[in-house]
Amino acid sequence: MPKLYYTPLSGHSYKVRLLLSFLRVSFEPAVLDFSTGYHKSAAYLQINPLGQVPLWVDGEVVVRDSQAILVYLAQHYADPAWLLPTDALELAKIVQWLSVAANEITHGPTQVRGYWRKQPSTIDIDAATKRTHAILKIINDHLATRQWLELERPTIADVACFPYISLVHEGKVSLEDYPHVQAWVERFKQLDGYIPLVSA
Ligand SMILES: N[C@@H](CCC(=O)N[C@@H](CS)C(=O)NCC(=O)O)C(=O)O
Repeated sequence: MPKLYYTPLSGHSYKVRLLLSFLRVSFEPAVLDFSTGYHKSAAYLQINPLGQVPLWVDGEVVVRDSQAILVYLAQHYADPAWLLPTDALELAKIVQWLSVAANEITHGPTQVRGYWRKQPSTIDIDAATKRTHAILKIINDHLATRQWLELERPTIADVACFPYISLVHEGKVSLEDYPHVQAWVERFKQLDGYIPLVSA
């Protein structure tokens, strides 16, 4: 059975757990506790030299990085609803949001949440808050005329961007001024197979 290494509150890992739930793929949870330092041990660094979660291991297959794992799972399990398109332009449209998740969202919404979750912090909260509002405005404008980020259906673009945007209140940033983002978050939560970050 494939194994997902993750920590329960990791938003990057949450992307993968969401897609696995949408695809109804069974996996063995390998829940790490960062306080033990296992993620920086020689044994773990051998399978993920970056010492991070999430990590997907299925026999000889080892994939690190949440975006890469989403791509792998969408193609490997080939569920038409989440499948990556093969058309060049459609594929590029999805990948541009995977990049936003790895860059603008990670340097904004992920950082503001990280700042308030772990004190003291070296994160420049004012700069991270500014970056958060900048990307929220871009996504809000984009969603003003559409229900989903691309292709008029939920795809891994939405899955990649959802976690840290839906958790942005934990970084003391409100979605109040971003009604289209708010509506998208609520729409996403209605998807069949949706799971919250932490189960009740
Ligand atoms: N680009 C990676 C980032 C993963 C990442 O930063 N994971 C955090 C947990 S949310 C982590 O493992 N931090 C431990 C570390 O970097 O030492 C991805 O998208 O998966």
